[in-house]
Amino acid sequence: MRRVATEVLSFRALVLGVCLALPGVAAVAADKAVPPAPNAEASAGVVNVQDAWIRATVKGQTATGGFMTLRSSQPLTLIGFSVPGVPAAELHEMKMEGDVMRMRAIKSLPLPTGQVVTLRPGGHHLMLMGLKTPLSAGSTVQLELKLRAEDGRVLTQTVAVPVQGGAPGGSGGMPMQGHEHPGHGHHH
Ligand SMILES: [Cu+2]
Repeated sequence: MRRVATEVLSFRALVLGVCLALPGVAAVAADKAVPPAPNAEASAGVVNVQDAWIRATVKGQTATGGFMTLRSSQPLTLIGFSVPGVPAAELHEMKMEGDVMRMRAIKSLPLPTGQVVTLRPGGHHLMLMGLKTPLSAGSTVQLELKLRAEDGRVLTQTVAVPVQGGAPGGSGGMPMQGHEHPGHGHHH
């Protein structure tokens, strides 16, 4: 458990460090605090969701990532998500700035019809923040995706997402590579 705790701490440090270091993040976050659209309607699986998982957290850890593969049957834009009991949720992207990988909030992510859009460690991801209690491996959360249709209607789709310690199917030993190695490349 010693190793895991160390990784978690470095991840947490990065979240705090990177997010706070980016002047744009606070503004973007405040900007997207749009009240839920009263006419939001539940969509019956308009988006095919595969391989969804949220990385488990330990006591004291306040942020973690969510990942999934999305394929929409109509042109939609992912504009946010929510998880019961999680105070803050943002769409994030990872981007190389110079030779440093950083993450920042984005307002939306297009889901073109039939196109596979992957949220993954080191790429676009769902960011769960302000956690007051740990998300335990083995539990499941009801994550609600907020989707905007071309005509402006807001749809929601609820996905049951398992909380896990690592990537499903053991694909790669460093599921949070981007997060865990913020300085990677910095000291080459
Ligand atoms: Cu993030």
